[in-house]
Parts: sequence; C-alpha cells; structure tokens
Amino acid sequence: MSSAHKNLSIFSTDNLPDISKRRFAIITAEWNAEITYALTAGAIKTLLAHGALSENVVRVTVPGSYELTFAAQKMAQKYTIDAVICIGCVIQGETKHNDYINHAVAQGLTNVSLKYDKPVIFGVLTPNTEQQALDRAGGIHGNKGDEAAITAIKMLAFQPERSDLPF
Ligand code: DLZ
Repeated sequence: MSSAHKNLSIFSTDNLPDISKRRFAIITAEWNAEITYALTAGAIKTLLAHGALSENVVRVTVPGSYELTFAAQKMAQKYTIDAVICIGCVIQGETKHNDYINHAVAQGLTNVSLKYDKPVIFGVLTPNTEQQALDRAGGIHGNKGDEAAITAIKMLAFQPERSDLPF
C-alpha cells in the first residue's frame, strides 16, 4: 500500500465492496490527541467517501493505546459491528514504556481479530518523534487513518476462495 514516494495514503481503491450497510467501530486513544484525532478524522472521512453511512460509524475513545485491546474486544463481540479500527500513537520516550505498549497492543488486537473472526485494524503509529507522527497524520507521508479505513474496507471484502491477483 505504501508507494515509492513514501506517501502512505496512496493505495488502490479499485473493486472496493459496497459498505453502505456495514457498521464500523473506531476506537481512538486520547494520548497524543493532536495526532490521534487527526488520524481518526482521516479514517472517518475515508469511510464516508467510500459509502459508509455516518450513523454506521461508532466512535469511542479510550485513555491510551494500551486500552485499545479491551475496547476492541468489547466492540468485536457485538454482532452489529463488522470491523473495528483502532487508532493510537505511541511516541518513543526515555524509557521502554513504548515497547511494552506497542507489543501488547499489536498482539492484543491480533488476538481479538482472530477470536471474533472480524477485521481489527492496527491504526497505531509507533514513531520515534512527534514530527514523525505529524508527518503521518495528515503531513508529508499522508494520513495513516485513511489507510486504516481502506484496510478495514478491503478486509471486509476478503474472500479466502477468490483469487484476486492479476497474474
Ligand atoms: C503511559 C503512556 C505513555 C508513557 N506513553 C503513551 C503514548 O505515547 N501513547 C499512548 O497512547 N499511551 C501512552 N501511555 C498510556 C498507556 O497507553 C495507558 O493508557 C496507561 O499505561 C494506563 O494503562
């Protein structure tokens, strides 16, 4: 999905499915809110631009990225939710706190996705600096929230029995 220009928001949107009846949950961590709210705005805009109805996009917050897993589980277990998009930003600090959070969330979200058999998208930035985060939240590297939304849409269309490579 990323291009040679490192604009992470350039991706193929050919053959996306009809999502007008799909329901999404977006969970946003409040830590580094300037970043995570920009990512969330990008994700919502992209879902709506591709046919999702605003009332079908549930939006909730959690205090920090570490809490994304618990909230994702609560959302994924609801039969009314088709896909969960988790948004966070864990900036490297002076301690290894970021390592523990990042690994726990990545593993936790994977577990939730597999347990509930639904797309659970890891829209968590793990930058070394705040500038790297800004670059990916509507800056020179696009908006990773857009990419998270497109990933959710594409995964809703995933069909194990369909061959979709052009070669
Ligand atoms: C504690 C903490 C730290 C140091 N850094 C971040 C961060 O950069 N991004 C983030 O989303 N959350 C951070 N947190 C908070 C944890 O995710 C979590 O909310 C607390 O450890 C409480 O469980």
